[in-house]
Amino acid sequence: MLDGFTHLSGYFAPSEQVELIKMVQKLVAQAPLFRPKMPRSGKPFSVKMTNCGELGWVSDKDGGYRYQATHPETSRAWPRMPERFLELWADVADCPADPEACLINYYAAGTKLGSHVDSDEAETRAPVVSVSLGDDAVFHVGGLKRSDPKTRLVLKSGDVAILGGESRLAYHGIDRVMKETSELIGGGGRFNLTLRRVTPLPM
Ligand code: MD3
Ligand code: FE
Repeated sequence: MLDGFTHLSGYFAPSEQVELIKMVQKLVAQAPLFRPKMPRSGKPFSVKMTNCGELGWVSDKDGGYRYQATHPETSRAWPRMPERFLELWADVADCPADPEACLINYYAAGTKLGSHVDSDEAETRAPVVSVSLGDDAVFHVGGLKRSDPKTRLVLKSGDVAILGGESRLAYHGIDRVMKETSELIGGGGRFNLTLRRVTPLPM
């Protein structure tokens, strides 16, 4: 496994997961889930997304992958990041500045996210902190090259993963989401939150 990858199994207790999913549903009511499109081809992602925080990740045919301050469909500013997300970051990120973006991914059962590197952030010294909620997901993380060997693990509701150091620029993805493995989300599926620094750290 690459240096800088930490998996905190069961970081959030079941009662805290309920609070978090309520926060996520409230955020989604303010900033509806949208389906990003691949640059150039315009092919839709199977994962739906939204964001909170000062900046949010979006992608469409003409503009490609980018961070922006507004929702691509409503043009409204993203909702504020809940205090609990900032507390998590302060607890685990070992970073001198707050996160600027929280990407919220929603996976219906059977959805996957192909292997990719997160490199749209100007600041990669800061880690990415991920929170899994809802159904179990099979996650893979490899190395700096697409062809490097991959490690697979199951991310469960309440788990936190920290992608720092060398692992920050590793290939990773979600192979599948396992149906009916959690009762947290009405209607099933999985939410993943990723807290990120986007602009250069003041250091
Ligand atoms: C490893 N999300 O949003 S979270 C993404 O479960 C993303 O929704 C997946 O990949 C999800 O970009 C995986 C764990 C994760 C997040 C960022 C990483 C793993 C990472 C960055 C570098 C290496
Ligand atoms: Fe990613």
